[in-house]
Amino acid sequence: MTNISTEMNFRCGSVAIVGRPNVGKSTLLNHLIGQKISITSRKAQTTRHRLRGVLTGTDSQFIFIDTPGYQNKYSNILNKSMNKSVTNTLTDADVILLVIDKLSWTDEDEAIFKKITHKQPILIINKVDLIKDKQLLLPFLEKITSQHHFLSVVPLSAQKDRSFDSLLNEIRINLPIAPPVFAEDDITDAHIKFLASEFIREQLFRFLGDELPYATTVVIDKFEETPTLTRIYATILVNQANQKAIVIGNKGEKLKEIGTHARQNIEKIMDAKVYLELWVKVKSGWADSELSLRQLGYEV
Ligand SMILES: Nc1nc2c(ncn2[C@@H]2O[C@H](COP(=O)(O)OP(=O)(O)OP(=O)(O)O)[C@@H](O)[C@H]2O)c(=O)[nH]1
Ligand SMILES: [Mg+2]
Repeated sequence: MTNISTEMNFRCGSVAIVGRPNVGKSTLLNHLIGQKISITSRKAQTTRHRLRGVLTGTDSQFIFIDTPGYQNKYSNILNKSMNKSVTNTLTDADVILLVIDKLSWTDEDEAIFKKITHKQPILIINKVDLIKDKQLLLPFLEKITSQHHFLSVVPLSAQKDRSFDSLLNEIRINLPIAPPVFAEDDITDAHIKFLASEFIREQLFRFLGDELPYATTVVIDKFEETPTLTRIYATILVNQANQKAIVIGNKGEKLKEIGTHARQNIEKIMDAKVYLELWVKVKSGWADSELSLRQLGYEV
């Protein structure tokens, strides 16, 4: 039973995870909550929607919000919607984690830093496992903190670290005293249908070339849960007819591979057996029309 003094000191709030594309925001979210809910890939701009992941302890509940990578290079309507979801998340967050990649501070990092106007972020120097000369860390820290104000700076490896206690303690003291919002064992409020579509999209990022993933999105057409099997029927949308053939692959091989990997991840998170059927359709200009994006569930 929770004692009353613990309850009175319970802290709960939202923790935005922001940064430029590919710095490891989604990897960090998954490892903080101890379960893969957010898709990751070695390609930039994998995440397109904000996604909440919840971690509840005896004295606190952290509501992490993974966001798309903030960038200024591309500006179709989808990219604008992705940037918008970052700025929207910043407005409401109790704590902001600004994630950077190793010891580099780029113009894009600076641009995001400047967007954070109402509070100081915690700077996360991620991928420290890839820093060969660890002696470079201290001078980098000194330089960056002399030019910018952070609540604190935490170097870590989202992928390799087994404990994030010091980061969690640092976040906790900056959360408001408030009762939990989510039930103790909730890990997200995202619907499983959304996670399924994301797990399919993740495989498009992993199995298709460098450009093609950006021309695709996924729609769940039917989702049927029975006690023994969940049947999911999904459509992969592409921009042009020639892209459809590439996604399907020779004799359907590529699509089969994408489907198998996505199904395994969906089965893991649902802890249930899944039948997944994938179709590919051409819908040109889907990423550059506000109406289609809205219909496809994007924040515009
Ligand atoms: N070596 C190493 N690789 C990492 C670490 N964290 C993330 N990565 C890798 O970096 C790549 C990008 O990770 P993501 O988590 O998808 O990055 P992101 O910031 O969410 O990217 P976007 O959603 O595109 O903005 C993936 O290949 C990860 O495996 C880390 O601590 N160490
Ligand atoms: Mg991401």
